[in-house]
Amino acid sequence: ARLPDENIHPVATGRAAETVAQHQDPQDLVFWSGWFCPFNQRVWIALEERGIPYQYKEVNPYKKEPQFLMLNPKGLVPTVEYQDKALYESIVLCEFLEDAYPTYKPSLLPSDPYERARVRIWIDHVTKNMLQAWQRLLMAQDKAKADAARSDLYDAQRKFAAQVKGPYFVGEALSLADVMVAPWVAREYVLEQHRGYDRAAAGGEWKAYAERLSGRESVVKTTSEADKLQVIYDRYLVDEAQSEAARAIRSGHMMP
Ligand code: GSH
Repeated sequence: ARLPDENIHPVATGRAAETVAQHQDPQDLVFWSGWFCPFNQRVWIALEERGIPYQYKEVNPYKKEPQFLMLNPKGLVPTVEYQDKALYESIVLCEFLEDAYPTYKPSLLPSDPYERARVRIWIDHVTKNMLQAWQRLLMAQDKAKADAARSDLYDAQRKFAAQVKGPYFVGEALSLADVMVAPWVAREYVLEQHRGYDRAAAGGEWKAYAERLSGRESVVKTTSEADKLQVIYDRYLVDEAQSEAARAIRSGHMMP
């Protein structure tokens, strides 16, 4: 392998493998997916929540195969091919699904313009604050760095939780704000086991919200076996991962 990152388990496992098996037939929408990727899981959750027909195709983005780079010049999952045209970036893709499949209910954006904008403001907070702190904590190699990242993460989570109307971000209905957060919530156990993270330290509101979100069926059915994921996280924990995200955080930049 060119990079050790290429040696990831090749396919989805557990509940996610069952979901993959149900989405093999050709469709207008091809979902180029990396089973392990949290950005990827956002799109997968949106597809499942809304019952949009899709064909699942597994891709290992670390191989940077020319055919995949033709679809996405960044060579990242998630990537989608819709009627033979390619699109990428998880947030853009989730918004695209809203636009391209308006009759598939439930919509994951509220109808009120103010509420739609509020969802987008807090998605921006997730991108710029929550996920950066999450990744810094994951990759932290000394106590001072871990403490700083953990405290930033709690702060970002507490601010987000204060905006959650309950049970979900906009109220009863799941929205894209929840979808953007869910894959990292479902991976918090990695930080718990290795980085002294404690959900309750982000507040009771965050803890209850995180438990609700990680138990959601669309999250569970797009999640692979923990031991397969652990192999990948082990490389981040010792700071040897060579993904775009790992290199960005290592050099003090935002994840791509
Ligand atoms: N901003 C992108 C999105 O939101 O879709 C990030 C996607 C991303 O970083 N995907 C990772 C990837 O494809 C896997 S989790 N990495 C390949 C690489 O870093 O070479």
